[in-house]
Amino acid sequence: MAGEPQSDCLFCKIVAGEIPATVVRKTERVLAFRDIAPKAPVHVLVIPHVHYPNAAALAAAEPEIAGELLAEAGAVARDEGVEDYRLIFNTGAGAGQTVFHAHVHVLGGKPMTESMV
Ligand code: IU
Repeated sequence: MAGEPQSDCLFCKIVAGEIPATVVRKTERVLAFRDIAPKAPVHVLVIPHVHYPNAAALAAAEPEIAGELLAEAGAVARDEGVEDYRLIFNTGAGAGQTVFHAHVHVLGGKPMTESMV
């Protein structure tokens, strides 16, 4: 069923506490933890507890949780003391997505003025 935990999903295992992660925020529906391979001084992943393959699929099925994901991303930046930060949603392998459970990267703590857009 849509949103159900997937046995082969790493982030579902982190939500279940089966794989360790450095959790920085947790709500009933959303979890934020430090990326194991940080690309910036602040690099936190914010994920829904429910399983959807990417953020757009989450937003289509459960818009309230998608909104909370964004709100939590902002709260992470505030907690980490970064005023300027970048949110990244890699979507699809060709865009660099490697874990197919919806997530947003919160990156900050260094100048990130180079842009792809
Ligand atoms: P991506 O957008 O799917 O490429 O991001 C997945 C991220 O998950 C990537 O930055 C990894 O470093 C990170 N990650 C993690 O934090 N903990 C893990 O156990 C694994 C990946 I595997």
